[in-house]
Amino acid sequence: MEIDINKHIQKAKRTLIGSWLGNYTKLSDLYPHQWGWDAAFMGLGWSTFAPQKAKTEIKTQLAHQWPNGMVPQIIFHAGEALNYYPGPNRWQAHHYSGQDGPPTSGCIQPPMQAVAVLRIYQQLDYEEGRQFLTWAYPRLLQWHRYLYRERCPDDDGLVYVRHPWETGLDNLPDWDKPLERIDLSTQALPSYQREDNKHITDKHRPDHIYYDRYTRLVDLFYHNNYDEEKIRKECPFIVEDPAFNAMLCEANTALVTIANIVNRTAYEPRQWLKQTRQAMNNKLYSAEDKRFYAYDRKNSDLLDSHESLVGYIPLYGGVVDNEQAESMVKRMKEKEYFSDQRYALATTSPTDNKYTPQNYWRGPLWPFTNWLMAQGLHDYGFDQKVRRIENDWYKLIDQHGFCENYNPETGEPTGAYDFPVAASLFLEQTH
Ligand code: 9WN
Repeated sequence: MEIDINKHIQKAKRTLIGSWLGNYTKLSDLYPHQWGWDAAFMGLGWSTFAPQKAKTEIKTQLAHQWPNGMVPQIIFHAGEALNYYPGPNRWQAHHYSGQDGPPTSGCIQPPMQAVAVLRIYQQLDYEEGRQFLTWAYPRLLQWHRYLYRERCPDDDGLVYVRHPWETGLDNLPDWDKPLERIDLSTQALPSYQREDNKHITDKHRPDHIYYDRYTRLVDLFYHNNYDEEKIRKECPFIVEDPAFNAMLCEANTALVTIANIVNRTAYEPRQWLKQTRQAMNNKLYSAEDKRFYAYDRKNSDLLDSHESLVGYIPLYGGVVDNEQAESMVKRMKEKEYFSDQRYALATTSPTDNKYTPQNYWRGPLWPFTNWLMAQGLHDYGFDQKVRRIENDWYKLIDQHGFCENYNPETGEPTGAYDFPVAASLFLEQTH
C-alpha cells in the first residue's frame, strides 16, 4: 500500500507544535529537558515550516553555552523539578560552569548546531537571516574552539569524547571495552535512582551495570572540578569517535559558509575541517576493513571488535573519496545492514555478537542514524540505498508513528512514542 507522506507531514508538524514550550521543544517525559544534538535536529525540522521557532530553539540552547564555549548535553530548564537521572544535583556542574541561569549537565553531544543554524538561515527572510547568523556565528566559533582547545590534546584535529553519552549513540557495543575498565569493585558507588526505566521497559534500555559506569564517570567529572586537563588524566573513557568527528566536519563546513556570509575570515574553520578529515583518514580508517573505527586513547588502540554504524557515519561530513565510499557500502551489505530480512538500518549489525534488536543502540533502528546515513549516502550518489532507508523508515512511521527507535526485526517501537526529534527529521528528510 502507498504511504500517504503528506498525511504524515501534517502529523509531524502537530507533534512538534504539541511539544513546543515557548522557547524550546520538550522531547518527552523520558527526556524532559533540552538536549544537545536533539536541539539542532529540532532546528532542522522546525525550519521547514516555522523558522522562527527553529531560531528560538537554537537561541535558547546557545544562550546557555558555558563561558569556556562548551554547549552542554542537557540544559535543565526546570532544574530538578522534572524527574530525570542524572539531574543537576548529581552533575554539580553549576558550581564550575561559571554560567548563570538553569543548571546544565557537564558533558557534550555531537556538534550539529552550525548545520542547523545554516539551514534555518536559508528559511528566514534575508535581513532576519543575516541578523541570526551574525548573532550565532561568534557563539558557534566559541563552541568549536572549545572542542579543538580542550578535546584535541594532540592538536591533530581529532576531538575526543569522555562519556558514551557524548557520542549520542550511548550503549553501542563499541564502547564496552573502555567502559569495562571502570572499576566498580573498590569503592562503593553513592546510591542513585534511575528514572528512565519508569517510562520504558528495562529490556529496551541500557543494563544497570552501564548506569553504574555512566554514574561513575559523572562523579569523576565533578570530583575533578570539570577541569579538562585533570579529567583527561583520570578518566578511563577517552575515545576518538569517527561519527562525532564526521559530524564536526559537516559543522565546520557549515561554519565556513556562515563566516563567508557574515564577512568574517573562515581561516579557523577551514583549517579545522582539513585537519579533522585528514586525521580521521590517517588514524581511524582501516584500509583493510574498509570502514572507520573509534580510537581508545587510554589503550592507544582502535576499538575494532564490533560492527556498528560508527564505522560508516563518516559517509556524512565529506570525509571520504568515492572509492572509499564504494567499498564502505559494499562492506555494509556484507554486514547485513541492508538485508531484506529486516528494516534498515540496524544501529549495531545483525552479524555482531552483541546485536540485541530490542536494546537501545545495540540493534534498534534510529531516525537519528537513518537520517545521517541517508544524507551521507546521498552525497556519494547511492540513491537506491537512500530510497531503501526511506522506505523502511516511512513504513515504520505509517505503522507506529514517530518513535524514538524501532526493533529492526519486527518493527515494534522500542523507545519513546510521539518523539518530536523523529518527527523533525522526517520533516527534514521529506522537505
Ligand atoms: C542521555 C535525548 C537523548 C539523545 C541520545 C539518546 C538518549 C540520553 C538518555 O536520549 O540519551 O543523553 O537518557 O538515554 O541516546 O542520543 O540525545 O533524546
